[in-house]
Amino acid sequence: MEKEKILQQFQLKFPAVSAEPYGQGHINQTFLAKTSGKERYILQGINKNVFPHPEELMENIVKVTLYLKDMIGKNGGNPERETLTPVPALDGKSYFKDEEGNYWRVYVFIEDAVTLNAADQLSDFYESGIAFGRFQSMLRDFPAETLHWVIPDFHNTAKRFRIFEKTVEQDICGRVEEVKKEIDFICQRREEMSLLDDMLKRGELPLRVTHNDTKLNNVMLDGQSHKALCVIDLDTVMPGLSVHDFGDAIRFGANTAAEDEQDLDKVSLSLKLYEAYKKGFLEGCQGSLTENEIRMLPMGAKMMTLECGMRFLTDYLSGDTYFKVTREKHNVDRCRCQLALVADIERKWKEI
Ligand code: ADP
Ligand code: GN1
Ligand code: MG
Repeated sequence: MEKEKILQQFQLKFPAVSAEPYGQGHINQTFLAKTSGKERYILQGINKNVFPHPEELMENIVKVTLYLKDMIGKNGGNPERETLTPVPALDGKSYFKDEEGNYWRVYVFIEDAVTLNAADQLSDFYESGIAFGRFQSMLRDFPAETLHWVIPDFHNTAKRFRIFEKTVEQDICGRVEEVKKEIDFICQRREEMSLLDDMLKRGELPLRVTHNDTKLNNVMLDGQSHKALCVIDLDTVMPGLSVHDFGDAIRFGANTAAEDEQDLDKVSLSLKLYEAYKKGFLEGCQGSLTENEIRMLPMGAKMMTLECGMRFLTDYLSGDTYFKVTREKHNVDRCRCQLALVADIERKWKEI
């Protein structure tokens, strides 16, 4: 269905005149929609392969953004800019289902803001830490049991390892031989994979409402001041571990190279970026993290990097069906980059 037609199904202030592909996300189809007025919107096609229950996902997002708007207002902030604003469809629903069964949603476009794929300066990364920390602390009293588990076991690393093992065993695309080294690297670290989850089960880490996808390009900074503005990409907001939110941000943002860098000599953990993010995250959390959580932050970084490397490799072995790819062996490049980062985190373990 034409994007302009889809946009007609939403309560926009002015009719849409164009919709162009936008952003760097690996999962959804994102478009920037311009209208005949000054208002712009983000149109997104929800990836049904990744999110089998888009209605539930949208229910979560509506609940969480309403709650955040209330908190932001109470804290003297601007609820229009500091969290996402879903635009209802003509029938009042938070999504539109087209005749092919695809689900679409629209958000108000947040103007005068930037999303970065790499921190231009230390302070950008520090500010993104503030944004994700604040996000977590604002949701401290949110009733977690009212959220749907959009992707169960999303950051259950041990479970993801079992899926990985099975995928290697089945080798449906005949790709195992060329990535033996990477498979060995992952298998050598299997013991650690249940460590954080075991702490959760023993009550040593609290279950919180977390974002679960804390990449730098899932946060918006103010376009002028580059101060923390708004956390976006709320698809995976679910009960989870704070150390995972910390860790995933480090995986992406404290790497001195891009997530899919092919020259592994460029890959390393920047201790400066690590410290800057940690400072921002802890400040944003406003003292809400427990001693155990703070102690396990480095493990969160290592596990999220290892898990993500394993997920990229699983996807490669399954025929690249989950993450968007734009070149051959893209997922292998991404995997190798994550594993090189794990190795560097291990080298710098004492420092962090
Ligand atoms: P994905 O799930 O595919 O990663 P995102 O929700 O992160 O999709 O959106 C992709 C990109 O679109 C973001 O990185 C950001 O640059 C931009 N974006 C998303 N929502 C908004 C918004 N409300 N206002 C402005 N830009 C946005
Ligand atoms: C995906 O949607 P996006 O691009 O922000 C993925 C994350 C991965 C990330 C790797 C729902 O995030 O879990 O860490 O790619 N999101 C989902 O870049 O699987
Ligand atoms: Mg995103």
